[in-house]
Amino acid sequence: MTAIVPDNLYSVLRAAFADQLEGVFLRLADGSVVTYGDIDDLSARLAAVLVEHGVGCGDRVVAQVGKSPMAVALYLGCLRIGAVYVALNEGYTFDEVAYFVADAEPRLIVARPGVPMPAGSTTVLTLDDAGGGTLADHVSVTARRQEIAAMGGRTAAMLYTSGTTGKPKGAMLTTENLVSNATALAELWGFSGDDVLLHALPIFHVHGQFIALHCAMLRGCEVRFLPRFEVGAVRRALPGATVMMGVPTFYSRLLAEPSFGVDDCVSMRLFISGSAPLTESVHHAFTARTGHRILERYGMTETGMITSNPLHGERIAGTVGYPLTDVVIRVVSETGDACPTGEIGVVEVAGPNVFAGYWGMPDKTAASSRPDGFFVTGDLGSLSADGRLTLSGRGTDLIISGGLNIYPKEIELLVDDVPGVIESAVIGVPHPDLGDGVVAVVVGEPGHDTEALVTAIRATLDGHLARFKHPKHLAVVPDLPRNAMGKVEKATLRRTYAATFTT
Ligand code: MCA
Ligand code: AMP
Repeated sequence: MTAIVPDNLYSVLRAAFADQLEGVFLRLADGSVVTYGDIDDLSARLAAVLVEHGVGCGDRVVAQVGKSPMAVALYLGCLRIGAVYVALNEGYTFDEVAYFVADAEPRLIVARPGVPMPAGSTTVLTLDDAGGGTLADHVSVTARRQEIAAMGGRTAAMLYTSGTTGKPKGAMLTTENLVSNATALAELWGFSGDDVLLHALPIFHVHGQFIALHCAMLRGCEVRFLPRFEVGAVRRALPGATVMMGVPTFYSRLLAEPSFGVDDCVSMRLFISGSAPLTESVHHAFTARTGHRILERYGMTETGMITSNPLHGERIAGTVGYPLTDVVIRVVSETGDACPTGEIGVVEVAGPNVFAGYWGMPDKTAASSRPDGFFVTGDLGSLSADGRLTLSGRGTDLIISGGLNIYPKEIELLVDDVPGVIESAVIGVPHPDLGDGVVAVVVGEPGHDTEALVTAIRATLDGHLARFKHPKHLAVVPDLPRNAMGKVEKATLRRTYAATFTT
């Protein structure tokens, strides 16, 4: 039987929370609430503002904004009219945003007031963290609601993600991708209307925006909507909450508080971790301290969630569990053959969760999948006899710091351009707080002044690169280790600098 693909994601979510319109959707840190009815109304008004600004089905709306109910309503407003929501990390610099805007060619940009935007002739509306700005001004003068478009766009949202080489690519996520993933997860993780989700993630990634919010909306449950992860605020919000989703850094930061323990978690039924590897030591320490076994799951921007440890059944530290409903995974060798049980290969995935392709890059889309439609994740892993996946790193140099992806090449290209630098190699090494910490190893020209070189490199990065990507350690060395082919041996560098942040 062919599955019925819904046209419009908002109408799917709306139908799911239709009997909860009086119920709390977002509870903010100051205690104020936004009901499901409020968000339904606000998103309808925002949809009208978008239409007034010429945004139609399939048009991109780029948003680089803080975490607020208005930002959520903007996303939902886009869904209502079939516009494609493109969320950008708040930390991106003007240069970085310029690339995304040039690539996405949005009809409208929404940005924080006072932040210069490389907009050209594109209209820019503003939205501050309190929900004010010109976007809100238009909402308040706009009386009418824009009802859900009969047809949603095939692409509901687009998020940028990079490869090891080349520029970031816009991953086009369809209504089917997002509905199938959220439906499977809400079921698998046992979400009900009685749940209270503690939300401290940013909302410019799959994790905080789609996984967390869609699961809650599909069950009409309350979301404790914190502006960011801050240990004190999270501990204050935990009593009464039942589920939290986080990156591993959330858990190691909670554990770093000696007084954190069972008493903080009395109402909790589930802690979920993903976006980066959760170390076995954090997993076990969390169980010892709280009695909870963190449920680890695995996903990617292009695929949403792929696998999850079970809600009922064994959650094994160091493994990411079984494929979600309708998702198929396989582990293949370099020759493309299926690896035997237990053998490490590249993880490939197929299913309704796999994206529609990279925006405007058919060649890159084709190169990322096999002829039979499987998407090549680039992650290395192995399958147990009963189909449980264990990840064991990546086939690429990707660095994951605090759940954020950092691509060495992007930093190396900037560092190599600094006068006085011959070459550089950027690596990730263990960091007790962030998982990976970024280290740049730089070769300077003969006779250079090391201090001046480091200052020049930092100054260059400042203007061009989001702060979270900046190397936490910079080493200037006489040369880089190379193999017989002349290729820089990053594995050797990772060993050399392994203890940089841990001693
Ligand atoms: C902030 N900084 C960082 C990071 N975050 N540096 C390295 N790695 C980071 N992740 C830097 C800032 O630039 C700043 O630098 C300094 O740290 C303090 O900034 P602040 O905002 O105070 O940081 P924080 O609040 O301590 O944030 C750390 C964090 C946050 C809580 C770990 O980064 C976070 O919420 N991460 C979650 C990311 C996430 O949602 N990932 C999901 C994407 P300076 O002082 O130099 O200015 S992956 C995904 O969606 C896939 C599908 C999946 O599987 O889930
Ligand atoms: P992104 O491109 O931001 O979507 O990041 C996706 C990548 O994060 C995946 O390809 C994995 O390398 C990594 N990732 C996500 N979840 C996990 C996990 N539970 N354990 C290890 N790595 C993970």
